Amino acid sequence: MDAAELVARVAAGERRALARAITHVEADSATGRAVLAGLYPRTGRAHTIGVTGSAGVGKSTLVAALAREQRRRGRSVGIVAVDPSSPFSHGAILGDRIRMQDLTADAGVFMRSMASRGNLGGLAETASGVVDVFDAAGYDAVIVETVGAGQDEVEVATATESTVLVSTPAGGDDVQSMKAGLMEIAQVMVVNKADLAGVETTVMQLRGLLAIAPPRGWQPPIVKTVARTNEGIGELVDALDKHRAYLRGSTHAEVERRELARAQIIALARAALYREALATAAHEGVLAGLVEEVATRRRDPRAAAQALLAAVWRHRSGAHEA
Ligand SMILES: Nc1nc2c(ncn2[C@@H]2O[C@H](COP(=O)(O)OP(=O)(O)OP(=O)(O)O)[C@@H](O)[C@H]2O)c(=O)[nH]1
Ligand SMILES: [Mg+2]
Repeated sequence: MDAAELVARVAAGERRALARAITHVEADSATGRAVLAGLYPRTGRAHTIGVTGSAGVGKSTLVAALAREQRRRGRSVGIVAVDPSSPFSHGAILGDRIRMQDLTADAGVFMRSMASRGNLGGLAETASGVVDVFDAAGYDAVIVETVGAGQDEVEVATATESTVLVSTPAGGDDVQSMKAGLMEIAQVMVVNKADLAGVETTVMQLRGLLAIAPPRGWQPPIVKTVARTNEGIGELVDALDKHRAYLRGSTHAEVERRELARAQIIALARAALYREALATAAHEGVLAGLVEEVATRRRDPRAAAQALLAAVWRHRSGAHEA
């Protein structure tokens, strides 16, 4: 199936074409890129939602509950789970599958897991591509789960318009150690596992952090949930719907939409640059030479980084001429 046919079939909502298109996007193949370019004009209708937070805070349980609530409201749902491949969540995907069994049997739900392992620099690129495919395929809501651990995950958040940052009363210092970058990109704060002791303390800590954050047009609400029993999930979807209405409605939101677009472009450019630099380094053995020079102090690391970039540009112009 060529790119044009895939585009037409995805747009028509064919599940098999959707799966195939996503595989191409993940592989970053020429077909994948052509499909994304062809589908992009059809995007912008879905409500794209990111769910992020530390390992084990209940993101997958929350995503499943969120998806069920969206279904109750008559909306179709695409789910992208980025496998954190952390030692904590070994086998998490299997657990997620079992937890989401009822959802995978539902024709209004399409779930896809993505491995982050070995996906050097490409996580943000792949996630935003997969979100676009779901959007163009006509899914009303697209939910992306990622572990908010590193820069990669912060950048994945630029793929979605509403980001939910999940924390819990368990672990105590969870909120304190939260990455500042994540606070800034979150539009809805969830305190999950609200059945555990210490919820109010966590809520107060979050309030404190939000109070010292720079003011913005949208004030992130704090929602308490017990994902395991669906408590607070209706309120969470209400809060997300409100944020979506805000983004689509107000004039101030025009500015925020541009900020998101800007962050997305920069994240994608950074990822592409990173990927190309590594590919070039591996392909031409450039890195090995530079490593040797820096390790033996014959060249300083900044000059080595510049040399690596120069090799990337050479490689690129060579590729264009070819
Ligand atoms: N007490 C309590 N436990 C919960 C709640 N939500 C989820 N859990 C439990 O927390 C554990 C982790 O849940 P997951 O949904 O896998 O968490 P996650 O954040 O997706 O984990 P990773 O993907 O591995 O980072 C599981 O044992 C869940 O049953 C809740 O509201 N209350
Ligand atoms: Mg999970």
